[in-house]
Amino acid sequence: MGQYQAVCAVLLSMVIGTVSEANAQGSALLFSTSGDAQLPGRTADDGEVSRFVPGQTPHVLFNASGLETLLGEVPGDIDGLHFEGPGRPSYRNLQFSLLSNQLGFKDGDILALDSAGQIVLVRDEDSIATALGISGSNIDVDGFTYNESGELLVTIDGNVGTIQDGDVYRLPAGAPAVLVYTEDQVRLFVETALGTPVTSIGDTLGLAWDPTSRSLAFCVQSPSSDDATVFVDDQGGRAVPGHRESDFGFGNAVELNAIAFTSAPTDGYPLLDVDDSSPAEGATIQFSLEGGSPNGLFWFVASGGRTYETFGPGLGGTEVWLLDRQNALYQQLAGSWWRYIGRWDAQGSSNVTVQVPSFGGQPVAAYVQAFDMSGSALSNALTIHVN
Ligand SMILES: [Ca+2]
Ligand SMILES: [Ca+2]
Ligand SMILES: [Ca+2]
Ligand SMILES: [Ca+2]
Repeated sequence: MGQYQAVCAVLLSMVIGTVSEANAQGSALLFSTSGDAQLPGRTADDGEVSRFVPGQTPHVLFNASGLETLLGEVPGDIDGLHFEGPGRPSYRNLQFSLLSNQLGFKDGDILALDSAGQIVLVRDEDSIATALGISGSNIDVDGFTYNESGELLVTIDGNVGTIQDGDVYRLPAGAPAVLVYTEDQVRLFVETALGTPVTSIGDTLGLAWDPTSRSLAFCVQSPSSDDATVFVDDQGGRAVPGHRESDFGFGNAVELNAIAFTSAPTDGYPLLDVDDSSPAEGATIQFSLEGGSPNGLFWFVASGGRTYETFGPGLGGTEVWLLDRQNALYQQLAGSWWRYIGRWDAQGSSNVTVQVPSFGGQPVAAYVQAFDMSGSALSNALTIHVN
């Protein structure tokens, strides 16, 4: 048994009595917004992904720090989302599209992380354009999902050829795309749902498969009073209960531009951030943690090297461990692991103040992560660039 396994075995044995039974199952909405959104206590960047369950306040699930550490850069804006398979959303089952060409990929590509943590193409822009009958055209996929047969559904940004940005297309494997709904049909769903005349939806901005009604969910650019409302196509068009824009409690005018439903426990996910990600040696920095198990324990550790290991749902949260256990800093910290155990407050938050050690005057990157011992879940990793 390696040192990490030994430490984890000790930690897990300490908390085994407090690990709760599986939480009640239900669906949660994952979303990203067109502009920054004011959530209770925090602003969500348009490149971040948040989570919402009716009756609860929305909170950020995939934060900029974690995405930057995994992807190499903070996404400028995520405009398409999907989570593959049942269970908690994690980096392992995230599919996404970017608003702009970035990270070496196109805005029309559908991307995911492979088992080594590298960004890979799930479906490339060119093949989507070809299926849509506009081969060679520059398109931006701005919404996608899969139906129960596993067929890809897409909508694009901006009218291209005969394709309108409000249209929804289905892409059967190896065959031309099939029009599912015209923009005007989507408009009619919204008009029926709202019970008031809607002259234009502007653009269909997000697609998702609603597991509750087993129908297609979507969000639209207009009317602005409901551009953060999630609609479904059943019963001639209706808003998903609890998912009107006014239900989210946003502190500003918000438009959703990426949505995905996931069946997931109703618990939170540890989120790790820092007030200064590029400190000098000797500086004092403060880490903020939220979304942990109220009054429970967490373990906080760092490494000077990174790796990529994934865990199953038994170790939830982001399910990705990024700290290299062979690294000297990690071994030093793990050797006195009991010093780095903290307690979540009654809201599941905590702050950890650290004085940045000396690395001999050399710029180094340190990777930091927290393990919610009581919730058996991993936080995002974040990167500290020590100058
Ligand atoms: Ca976004
Ligand atoms: Ca896109
Ligand atoms: Ca493009
Ligand atoms: Ca669109």
